[in-house]
Amino acid sequence: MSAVHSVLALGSNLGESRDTLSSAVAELADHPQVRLSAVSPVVRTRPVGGPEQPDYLNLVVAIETDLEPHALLAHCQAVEARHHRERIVRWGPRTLDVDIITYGDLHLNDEDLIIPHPRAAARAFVLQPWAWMEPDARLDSVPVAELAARAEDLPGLEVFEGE
Ligand code: PH2
Ligand code: MG
Ligand code: MG
Repeated sequence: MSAVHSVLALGSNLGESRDTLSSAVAELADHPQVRLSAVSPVVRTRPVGGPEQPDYLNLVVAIETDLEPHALLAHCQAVEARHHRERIVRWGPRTLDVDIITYGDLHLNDEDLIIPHPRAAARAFVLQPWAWMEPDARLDSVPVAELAARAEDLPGLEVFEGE
């Protein structure tokens, strides 16, 4: 099987978020069946949903992988676990979230894994960095840049240059 192009989204709003994201990207790539092909700029974003919580840092990466979707999910969750991710409140603050956004053109609707990510098409914190990373990307045939421009959370997003 030839490798599949997949987009992953990372987010953090607890702890040393910038360092966490850098380590997580390296750890995601540190697998014999994963090759990192692109990394987006880091953005600072207002929390969407959930309780009152700090702003997030978000980025997306593109990989080429031979892992099957559930094996890729397990790899993403192992990287989350290394950063002491705890699942307490839905959409609550977290040290690290790693979500599979797309996996080739696959559409999957399993109990534990839905691909494309069911909310990605409406979230600027995924779409805008993705559009900057891959200007011609499409999600279910709609240009990602177009989806980003329409997303309600776009006004709260800024490029993070460090603080
Ligand atoms: N992740 C969520 C819920 N809300 N908001 C922002 N800005 N960034 C996120 O990564 C995020 C969120 C659930 O995973
Ligand atoms: Mg998420
Ligand atoms: Mg998640």
